[in-house]
Amino acid sequence: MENVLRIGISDMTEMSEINELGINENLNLRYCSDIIYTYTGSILIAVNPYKPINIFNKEYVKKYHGCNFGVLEPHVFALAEAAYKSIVDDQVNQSCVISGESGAGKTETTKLILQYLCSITSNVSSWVQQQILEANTILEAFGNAKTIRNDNSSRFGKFMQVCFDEINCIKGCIIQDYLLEKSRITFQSDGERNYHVMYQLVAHGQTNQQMAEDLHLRAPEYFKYLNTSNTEKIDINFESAKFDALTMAFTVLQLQQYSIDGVFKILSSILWLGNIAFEDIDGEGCDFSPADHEAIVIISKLLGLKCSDLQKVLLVRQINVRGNITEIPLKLQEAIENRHAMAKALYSKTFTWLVTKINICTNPGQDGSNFLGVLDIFGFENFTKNSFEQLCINYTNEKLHKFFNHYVFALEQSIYMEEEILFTHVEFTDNSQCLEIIEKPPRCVFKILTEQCHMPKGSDSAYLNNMHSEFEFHPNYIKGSDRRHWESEFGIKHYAGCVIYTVDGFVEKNRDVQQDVLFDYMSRSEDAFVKDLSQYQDQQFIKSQYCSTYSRGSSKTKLTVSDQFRHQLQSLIDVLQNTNPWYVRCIKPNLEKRPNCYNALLVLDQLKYLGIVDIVRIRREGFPIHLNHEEFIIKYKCLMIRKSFANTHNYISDILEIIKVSSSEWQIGKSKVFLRNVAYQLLEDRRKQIIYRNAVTIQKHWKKFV
Ligand code: AOV
Ligand code: MG
Repeated sequence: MENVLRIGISDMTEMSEINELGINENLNLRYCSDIIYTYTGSILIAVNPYKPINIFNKEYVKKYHGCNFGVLEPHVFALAEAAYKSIVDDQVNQSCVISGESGAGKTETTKLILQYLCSITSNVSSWVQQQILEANTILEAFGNAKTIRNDNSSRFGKFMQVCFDEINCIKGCIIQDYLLEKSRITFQSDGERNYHVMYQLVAHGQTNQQMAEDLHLRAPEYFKYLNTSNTEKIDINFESAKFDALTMAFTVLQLQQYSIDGVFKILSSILWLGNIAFEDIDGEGCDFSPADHEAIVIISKLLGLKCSDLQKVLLVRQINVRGNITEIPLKLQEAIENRHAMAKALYSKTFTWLVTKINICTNPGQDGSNFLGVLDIFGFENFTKNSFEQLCINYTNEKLHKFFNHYVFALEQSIYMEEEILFTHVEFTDNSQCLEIIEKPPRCVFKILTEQCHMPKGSDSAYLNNMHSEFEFHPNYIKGSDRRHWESEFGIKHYAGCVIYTVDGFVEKNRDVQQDVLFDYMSRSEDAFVKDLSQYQDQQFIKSQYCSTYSRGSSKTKLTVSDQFRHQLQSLIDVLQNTNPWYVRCIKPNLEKRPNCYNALLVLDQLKYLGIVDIVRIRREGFPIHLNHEEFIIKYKCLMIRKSFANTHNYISDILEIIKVSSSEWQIGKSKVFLRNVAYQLLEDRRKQIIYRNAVTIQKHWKKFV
């Protein structure tokens, strides 16, 4: 098949014996020769090399462009090419679903797919392509951070729909973001960092005195929000260069200068908010410490607010009792928490504002054509301490795993049965039960949490008690273990392993109280950007025919965070279900983020929970391409001289006889024709030859007449 020297087996459906050990050895062998990609039929397996590999340059783009899937060595470009080709040939929307645990390489894969698509379609309007690529620079600066699992970990999910026009050139892109992790703004665990942009900004301030003065920036060590964990000292030059790249991206995305300045002012004000210390007054209220006054003045300036207004939002809570506003002083702990909440609200509003701005800039317009969606979600996480964020992240991964299982196993095999073709059933590990405990009403992990959030005195401990009594005997639930503190923990048996969650903060994080008073003051700010931002409604942008309607819900609907997220994810799945999906399964070779290090045990674990043996089996024994009888005949009738037929079944098998491929490569069902890749490729090649020949003949005739 390939004229390249084979190292290991490039398509694992061709292995003589299918078992975990053999698959693992094959991946290992290839990895040792820097071959990171392997196929399982049309599913791409990518092992993270943790080092630059020279297979992504222009030469490779050229090599893969126009080439059929499976002809060359496995590559993410081949997958992107195949998906693009399906749009061109079949005019059907496509999606690339990329999965794998944290640090496995999903975000890098996403960028490579986008880079490829932009390169092969770049002759016409390179500006849009540039904007799509630069959008990633902005999103990564604001949405990625160092965690112990990954130095560039995505702390939000994204679905990027690249839209094509009638002549299959890129005409725009729509980005849907999912659930940015807010807690990171104010707190980072050991060895982790705040969002990249914070360090980039402060580092740049160190090299640009004017900017430091304008934005009141100080050295990185000065800001508490940048120093809640023990991370290494920041590299000023590196971060500052990243800052230049960020401002460049802002320009490409056509952000106006006042907005760019405004965004940085917000970031600086967040850092200063973190530095306010507060002092207790008799346990009844609190005030600023003398050292805080500088911070208050600076934040007021940055946000264009009156000092007195800012002080009010920081020290008192306003309660509306039947139209009368009463002010209640905040106690020390409440003031501290309230200030964190302000910082988080400012950051997340800025993030969604940015996504909207990017979408406005890359808006493909309303007239419908096709899209290729690339899904890059946060990978499965299991830390020593896991919170609400990890539950949402792992829930997302469960949902995608089910989507994958459904398409690759369940749906596929039920179609074979319905169509009565010959096939040996392949078992797979179903994760439906785990999903049900998390999301299925009336009683599930999220519903019980929302119940607490709607109670005035709802608490984490009451939540946990309800969970323990509800799910005590559920096979996917763990009611703590002796070793652990099960009065504050519960566990879930996920498809990718057991995760113990600590309930501290669940109720508050899920409630996500809005900072209405702060934004109200900000709406009267002297700063034009701050004013815009405060009035900006957190609504989903562009509801074109490209995507189904997503709803974030306004503050008035009182949907909890998990409610909104559940709806968002369901909309995503609905969109994916209407596309032709392609899968990339990313594998993490070691925990140390090291090149040339393949920890076979760690990979084995991933192969197990991905159900890789079953995937290889079904891809080997199954028929991934299905066409309705009519569809098949319309497409491939051109191969036959005889155009009329009495018996559909016979006519189809006559067409298939022409390509002289073994009859094990296809089957004819009651209403569909089932093909393996070999048969499909031969049919397509033959069809294209005929179309080309006919076109040449027509041209010749035409020339005779003119
Ligand atoms: P993730 O997206 O799957 O994790 P990334 O795509 O961020 O993981 O990859 C983690 C790191 O691995 C990158 O920063 C690179 O250093 C390295 N890496 C990944 N793919 C490649 C590649 N093809 N070539 C070279 N290096 C690579 V997370 O977002 O944490 O779930 O949430
Ligand atoms: Mg990522």
